[in-house]
Amino acid sequence: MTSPRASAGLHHADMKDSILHHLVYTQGKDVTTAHIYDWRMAVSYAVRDRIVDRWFEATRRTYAEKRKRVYYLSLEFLIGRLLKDAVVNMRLEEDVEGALQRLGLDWLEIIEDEPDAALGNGGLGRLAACFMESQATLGLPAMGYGIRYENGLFRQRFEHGRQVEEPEDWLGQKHAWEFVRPEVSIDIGFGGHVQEIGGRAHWHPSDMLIAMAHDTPVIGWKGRWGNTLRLWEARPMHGFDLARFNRGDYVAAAEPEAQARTLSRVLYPDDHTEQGKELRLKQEFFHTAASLRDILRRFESEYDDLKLLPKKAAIQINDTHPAIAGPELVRLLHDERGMDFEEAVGIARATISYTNHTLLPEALETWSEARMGRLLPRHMQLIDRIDDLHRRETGTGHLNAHQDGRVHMGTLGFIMAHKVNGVAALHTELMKSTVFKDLHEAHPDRIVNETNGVTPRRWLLSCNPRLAGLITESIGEEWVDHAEQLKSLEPFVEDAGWLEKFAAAKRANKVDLTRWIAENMEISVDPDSVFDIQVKRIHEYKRQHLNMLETIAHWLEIRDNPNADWLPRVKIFGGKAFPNYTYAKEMVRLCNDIAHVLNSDPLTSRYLKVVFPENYNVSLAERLIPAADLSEQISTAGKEASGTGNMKFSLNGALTIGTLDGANVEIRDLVGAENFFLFGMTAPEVMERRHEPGHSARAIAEDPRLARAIDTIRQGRFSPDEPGRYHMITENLAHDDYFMVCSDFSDYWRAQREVDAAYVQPASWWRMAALNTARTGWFSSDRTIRGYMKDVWDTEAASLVDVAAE
Ligand code: 26Q
Repeated sequence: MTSPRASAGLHHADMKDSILHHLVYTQGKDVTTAHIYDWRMAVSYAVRDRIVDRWFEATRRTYAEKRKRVYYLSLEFLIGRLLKDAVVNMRLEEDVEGALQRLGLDWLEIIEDEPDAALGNGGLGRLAACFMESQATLGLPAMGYGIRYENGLFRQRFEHGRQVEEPEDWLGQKHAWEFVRPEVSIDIGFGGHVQEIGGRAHWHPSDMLIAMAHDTPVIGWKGRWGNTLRLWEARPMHGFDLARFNRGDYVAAAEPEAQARTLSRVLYPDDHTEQGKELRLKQEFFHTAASLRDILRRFESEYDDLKLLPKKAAIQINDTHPAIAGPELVRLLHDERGMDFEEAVGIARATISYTNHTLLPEALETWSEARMGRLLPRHMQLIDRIDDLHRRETGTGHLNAHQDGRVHMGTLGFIMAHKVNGVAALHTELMKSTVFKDLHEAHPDRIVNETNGVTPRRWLLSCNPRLAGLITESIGEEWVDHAEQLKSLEPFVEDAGWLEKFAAAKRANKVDLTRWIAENMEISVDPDSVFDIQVKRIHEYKRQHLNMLETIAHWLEIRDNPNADWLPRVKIFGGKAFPNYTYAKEMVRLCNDIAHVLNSDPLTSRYLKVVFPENYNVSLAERLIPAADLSEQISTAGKEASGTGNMKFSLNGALTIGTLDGANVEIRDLVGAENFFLFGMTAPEVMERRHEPGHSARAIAEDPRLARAIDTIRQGRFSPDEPGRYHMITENLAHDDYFMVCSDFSDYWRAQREVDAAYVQPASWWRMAALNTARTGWFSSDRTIRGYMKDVWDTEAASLVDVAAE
């Protein structure tokens, strides 16, 4: 441990000495035996030392100023790597790079050694991570609560084109950024029965386990504020059973421990398909109960009037996954602290708010009454009382959370929140008119919109230093935490010399990616081709297969006329399929099969390549997005709640080809219709077309390119050893096509050819690209957080720590 005296002047100390100190005294290695891992840990500790004082200061201020705190409850935090983020936000790049140079080490190699913390599936988890960073940048007292999954999202490999899942062992090495807090250990109960004594309910759980806290500091831009991400680890109440062990019953002796630990073992690799698994419900309650107890403990250490809770705490639940928070908070206030039931509901509601991230019916969480009653008997009773009260309040009987033998978590989230928000304008309107229509009519002020955002620190400054450098050189550095200022780039787009610099930055990023593809995939691509990228979870509604069909059609067209002057393209795909989602897995395999055939076609491969790297994750996104020319955002209109990748691409100067879905609508409004390749049906058109029988057959009959592309798959051109391999996909497209791939194909093709025409006019292409960067500063998650602060949380930021005065 560093003494307080030594740490006061720590950030002035020489970085090299700090690194060497930690290498020897924390890692227990000397320079001759150190591996890259040891060096990375030493660098991380040296950087972490410089964060800790700022972090403490932020906490001290929050207490001293009696600030309201925001609690972000999320089953997922997709934070990725942390070292570079910390170094960038602490502005330590020069110090660290200089020190490493003197030590003969390569900074890039050290960055790359860190495993991604993949404690999330996709958009929702990454949003939580961006929000944590923005809250710290804004100086908003906030805390994230999640689960410390031992295995995050699975690692994806391809075996003969098929997705194979492997456990991701991110904690296999010590995690440099967390502080274990054994003193913050909370008992969590499950099962058992409820006893009524003197009109008061007592829950006697049959199983208990412990939630133990692990804290990770989250430091904002320039290190002026730091918040905490607190992750819960499940531990057994009673450790190892020594008596049993001594009797020779070795397996049984370890059993309770194994049972308890299972709870925080894995992240459900689920993305939009409800599972209904008992362990998942246990995880949800474990997470929520531990977080609420921690929140109340902190509140009660500062205040003695529970009525003040909504004034001093705002609890945001990230989708319905922590929606049991409503009844649990009522239980803590009413059963455990004796508050009147209706008052407890009122306080809980005024404290909690709920974000909805999807309208897909199959993704809306429900739990069977039997399962919930068994696992959470008291909560089941409280849900019925909450329903009763709500019925009396609204005078209607059909808006119940508990219906048809199931508990509907969306309804529960809604009726136990004072605000419910959607994540993009269109999505919020669809919430009002479809899934939450009746609830919205009963509570017309409850639904609000908070369009998603992404942090410009990670998603521009850090991942795209060339472009960020040009921006700072042009308009100064303030854009980093006032991203609207990117607008000041607009005049520069009329300057041909400046546009050339913009294009050069993008091209250099493409060259980097070209090298990475060559080294990692043994595919050679031409950096002067259009880099056309679709990266996101693999799902029918996201329509990677629409992109594949267009790729096939384009390939066939090139083959028909291989001597024409085709504009070269590289189609890059990335994403994981849910392991039990057969259709999505077939899409993965088809994409790999297409890549195999096209990349080895001597007639066409100069003009068209398909690249599908394994294991798409945050770090790969940071590599791909800066190199993109074209961003594929092609979901069926009405299905993608918002998207956040779409924002990252535009911000990094890619043009979007997209439908009027999610935040694409707002992106197009901001960048201008002339700087966006729009295609496809609108959400109302999709709803109407669904009622027309045979819509897909008709679309196929009307577009020979589409017909030919589907036939080519059907004939086994991409699976010659098994021609029927993609039967499931081709039959679905021809006869059902719920997601309107066929109906949108022709217009998508047209838009793609517009892309071709635009790309061969470099001056105007780069002008459009630069306008995308200049006009998408609004998508900073700083703006989103400010929106929540005003509309949902009713909070203000604290005064930032004055770094210069330290
Ligand atoms: C549900 C039940 C059981 C197990 C897992 C789940 C589960 C887990 C994760 C259900 C859904 C998710 C993830 C949803 C998600 O990422 N939604 C995305 O959220 C983004 C941020 O708001 C949006 O931009 C995307 O449009 C939306 O798809």
